[in-house]
Amino acid sequence: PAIREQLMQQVQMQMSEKRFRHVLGVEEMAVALAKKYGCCPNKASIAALAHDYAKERSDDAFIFMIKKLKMDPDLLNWDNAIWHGIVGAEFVRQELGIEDEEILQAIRVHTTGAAKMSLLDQVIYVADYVEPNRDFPGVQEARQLALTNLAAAVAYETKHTLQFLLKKELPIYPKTIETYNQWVVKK
Ligand code: DGI
Ligand code: FE
Ligand code: FE
Ligand code: FE
Repeated sequence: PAIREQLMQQVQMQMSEKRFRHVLGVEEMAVALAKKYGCCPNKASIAALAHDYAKERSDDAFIFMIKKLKMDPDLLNWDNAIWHGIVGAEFVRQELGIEDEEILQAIRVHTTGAAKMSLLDQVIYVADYVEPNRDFPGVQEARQLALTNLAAAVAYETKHTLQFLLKKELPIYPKTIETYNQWVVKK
C-alpha cells in the first residue's frame, strides 16, 4: 500500500544502503513469520521497516531525546546499541507519526528482548537476527528454529547474543538478562 512505499522512502533516507538492505530483509522475514505464527503481517511490515530508523543518529541526538522526554536517566549510561531501539521508538513516533503501541513496543525491545514479549515483539526480534542478509556461525540453525518454533528461536538468539557480549566483555543491559532468565533458563 501507499503508506508502505512512503515509509520505505523515509527510512531509506536515514541510513546506508547496506543497512537499508538489512531492513528490507527484516521486513521480508517478519512478514513471513507473522503469517506463520498468526500476528498481523501489516504491523510486522511497518515495525520491521522502522526498527532501525534511528540507528544512525548521533549520540547527542539520543541524549537530547532522553532528557527532553525525561526517560529513565540510567539510559545515559548506555550507548547506541541500546538507545536505537528504546529511544529510537520515540523518533519513530515523532517523525514518522507511527502511534501504534504494539509497533512501538516491538521496536523498543528489538535489541534486548524482554521477559514478556508479544507475538509481534518475538517476530521482530527473531526476524532481525535471521533475515536473509545475515551471515554468522549459527544463522542456519537460528533460521531453522525461526520457521519451526518461534519461542525456541527467541531463546537461541538470546543465548548466543549474551555469549557474544560476554566474550567481548561488553556491558550487559539488565533487560538482556531478564530476557535470558525468562526465555533460556530451563524451568
Ligand atoms: O541494529 P542491528 O544491528 O540490526 O541489531 P540489534 O539491534 O539486534 O543489535 C545491535 C547491537 O546491540 C548488537 O551489536 C548487539 C548489541 N546488544 C544487544 N544486547 C546488548 C547489546 N550491547 C550491549 N552492550 N549490551 C546488551 O545487553
Ligand atoms: Fe537494531
Ligand atoms: Fe537483534
Ligand atoms: Fe536491525
